[in-house]
Amino acid sequence: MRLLTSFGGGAAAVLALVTGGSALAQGLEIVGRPVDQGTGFQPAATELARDLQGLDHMILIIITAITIFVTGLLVWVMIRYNQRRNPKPATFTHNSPLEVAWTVIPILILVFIGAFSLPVLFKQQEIPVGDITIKVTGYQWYWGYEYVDEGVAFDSYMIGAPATGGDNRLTPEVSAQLAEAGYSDQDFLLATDTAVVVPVGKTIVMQVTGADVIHSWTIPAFGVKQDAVPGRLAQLWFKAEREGVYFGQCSELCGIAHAYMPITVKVVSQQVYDQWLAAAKEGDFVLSAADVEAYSAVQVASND
Ligand SMILES: [Cu+2]
Repeated sequence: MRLLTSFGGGAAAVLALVTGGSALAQGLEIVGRPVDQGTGFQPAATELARDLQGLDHMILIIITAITIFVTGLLVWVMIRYNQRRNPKPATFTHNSPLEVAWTVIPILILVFIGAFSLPVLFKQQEIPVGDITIKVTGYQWYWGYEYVDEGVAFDSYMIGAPATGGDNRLTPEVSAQLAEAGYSDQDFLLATDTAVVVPVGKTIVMQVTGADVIHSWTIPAFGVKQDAVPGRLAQLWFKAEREGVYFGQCSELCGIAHAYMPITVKVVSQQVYDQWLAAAKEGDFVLSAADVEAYSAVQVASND
């Protein structure tokens, strides 16, 4: 079913190739964010997302060809075989070769599509051994994260949500909070106070569950989405190939503040991650722009 949902975006995907912003306010480029009026995919930051977008483009070509073919047939029949041009209708009722053809050809087309779509589906659903395992729990209305092997756990609220002193509206105070965290007003409804921090090029396994109702955790640029169902522990995995900030939003209607529980993932170098993790173990979960700069500088110094 997840593959089917990608078909819808396909028509739009060829019209506009969306690229992320390039703000460096985080000390990191904001790569994966929705764009005003955008209709295509966010830049693919994982193999999964690349596969998924490639599949979408391939199927878009196939369905476009089929649509043109069927429309052409209809127009031809309407013109050539209307009552005026064809006063004496044919009386035959069967055409075996034609009936075999219109049964076999669609089967071949479906098998061809399946040969490409199933491997993508299996790659998403077969969870590899992760370098890092993070349990994510959906709450009404925020996300809780737990780095299960590290003893690090924190909650993540939208900047401007009641828990951060706002009321889910972009007020001057919220604008100031966003700026302080290195975001712009454009990132309102996406930016969170704390973010999932992961190292680039490492396999991350997310264990996804819900605490109250069903939520859904997604990062479009990673090509992942998983329902967070209370009482169940589902898994997804990704391996981000590009450092940067990525946004997602809860994707299962979960109550009145469903629109106000976004997801922020920061993909950083291993050095920055290691130092962030050390700080997080001390209770400092926020990776600020200054931190990214400072932690990166340590790497440069150690390389000299
Ligand atoms: Cu929700």
